[in-house]
Amino acid sequence: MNQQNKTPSSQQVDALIVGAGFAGLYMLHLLRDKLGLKVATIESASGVGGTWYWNNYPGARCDIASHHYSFSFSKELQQEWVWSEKYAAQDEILRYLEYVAKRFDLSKDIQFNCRVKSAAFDESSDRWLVTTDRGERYSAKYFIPAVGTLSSANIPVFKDQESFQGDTYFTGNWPNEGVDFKGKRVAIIGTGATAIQVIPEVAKQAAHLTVFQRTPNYAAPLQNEVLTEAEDQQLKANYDQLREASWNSFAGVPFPKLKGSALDDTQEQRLAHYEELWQDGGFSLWIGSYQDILYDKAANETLADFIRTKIRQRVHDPKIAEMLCPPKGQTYGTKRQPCETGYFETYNRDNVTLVDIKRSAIKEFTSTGLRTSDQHYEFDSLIYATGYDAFTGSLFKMDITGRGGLPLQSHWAKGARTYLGLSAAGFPNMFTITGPQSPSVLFNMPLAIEMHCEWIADCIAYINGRGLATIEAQATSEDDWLAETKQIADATLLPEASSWYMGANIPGKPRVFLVYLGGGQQYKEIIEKVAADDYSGFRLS
Ligand code: NA7
Repeated sequence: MNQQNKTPSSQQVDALIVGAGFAGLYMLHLLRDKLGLKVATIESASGVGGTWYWNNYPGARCDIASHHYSFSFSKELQQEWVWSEKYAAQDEILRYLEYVAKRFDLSKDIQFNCRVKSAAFDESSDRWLVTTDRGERYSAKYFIPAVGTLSSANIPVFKDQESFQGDTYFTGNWPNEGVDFKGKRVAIIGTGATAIQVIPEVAKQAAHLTVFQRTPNYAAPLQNEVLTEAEDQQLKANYDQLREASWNSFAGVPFPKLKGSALDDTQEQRLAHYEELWQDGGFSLWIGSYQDILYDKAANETLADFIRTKIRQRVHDPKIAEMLCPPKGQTYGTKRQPCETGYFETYNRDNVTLVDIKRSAIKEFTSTGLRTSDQHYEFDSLIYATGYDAFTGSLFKMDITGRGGLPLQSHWAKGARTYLGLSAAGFPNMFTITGPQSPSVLFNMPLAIEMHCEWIADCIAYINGRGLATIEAQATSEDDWLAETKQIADATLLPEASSWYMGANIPGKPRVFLVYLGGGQQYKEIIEKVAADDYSGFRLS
């Protein structure tokens, strides 16, 4: 009997998790090993890692320091793993997650190379019925998408795109075996955080690289460095203090040099402060310079101007430097600040061309390249570094339906709405890890994930312990949380930018601010209080 004729198997599980990145792995560990539940995990890749599995493009690297960007739940794990660089590269983080999976024996409960096709809440049984592309069926009391916030590709549509005969790549789905660009004419569309990592690496290999830029970016140096084993040990000797400082910080990473208003300092003091933080690297300028950088336009402009000066100093051709400088009026940091290593110097190379597609737009693709309103560009390979349908894209691909068969897309037709970023009204027993309107991408992700996974596990223990069937956000709680996140975001400059935080990078996507900006510390207190108040704002049955 061949596979297709087999009757689809049906499995009863307590919880079904989707995804085996940081979130899926920890959720599985907690539910299976701490709560003793029967758990199935579905993962579309052939291995664990999530984002760090797929984003293996050249230059891929984390811009949160390694000792922060890692699990804190196991002190033994923290001590065992040795980080070799201040900011880990993709392959090291992937090896770390493979190690975690092995250490906690997680892979045996993960089904790889498998995708969820549909997930429907069945009101007659109060269970989630989940089907996969391999024909399996699951019946689960709890449904937990751990699919990541930046995992659904945004590939823009251009006229005659399919006529291009060369190779095309998307950074977030890079071939496992890598790509050899030696001797190739390569083009890249996009100059966001990802492109800013790829461009210097590809430029070193390719015969020629053409960069199609729509919006210049305020990138700041990562200042990565190799860590000796002694440095790694030294950091790990103080892990308790390091983690405590992280949990008590706004972004899940402490930035102790943060000052009050940028406008209270003299120009000289400001420049000295910016210079110091520029040397510190990473997100020091973005999160750790002055408290009003993301709130006050005049304060913001002082830092924007500092970065423009740096760009002009680093790029030899003044015309190219101006193309790379975000213009006055484009606020700094309202789109995520990319971190770079030799990005601006890359434009001093003879084999790199920068094309401003805001000035001369891409008109159409041809078999050998693409044509802008100015000229035709020929290349052998094309890289899309065009970002993601953040937060909602991967959830929508799973055909999730809640009470009354309501698709999640319909519930979120005017934009994603959740209670606490964890739960949506009408979708009982479904929990989103780092979902819309939680701190997620503006908090150190592994810690944001731990915060959510632990809250979800406690909640499930509570429900099961009391013999309850379901927990679900009340519609009014969702309204209130949406209003609260909007109010906090509106006090900042962030909603003005066309960023993926707003859903503004996807044509037609409703604009709703998708991140809770009150800070991780405050958020943690809120969700812990909700739990302590017997899950206030939820309906339990
Ligand atoms: P981003 O930050 O969304 O950047 C995408 C880039 O692609 C950006 O430069 C966009 O220009 C450009 N883009 C998108 N659509 C188009 C079209 N239609 N035409 C031309 N250019 C386009 O994604 P990244 O992958 O760089 O980073 C995402 C996150 O991943 C990052 O913040 C980290 O958290 C990890 P635009 O600025 O929209 O003009």
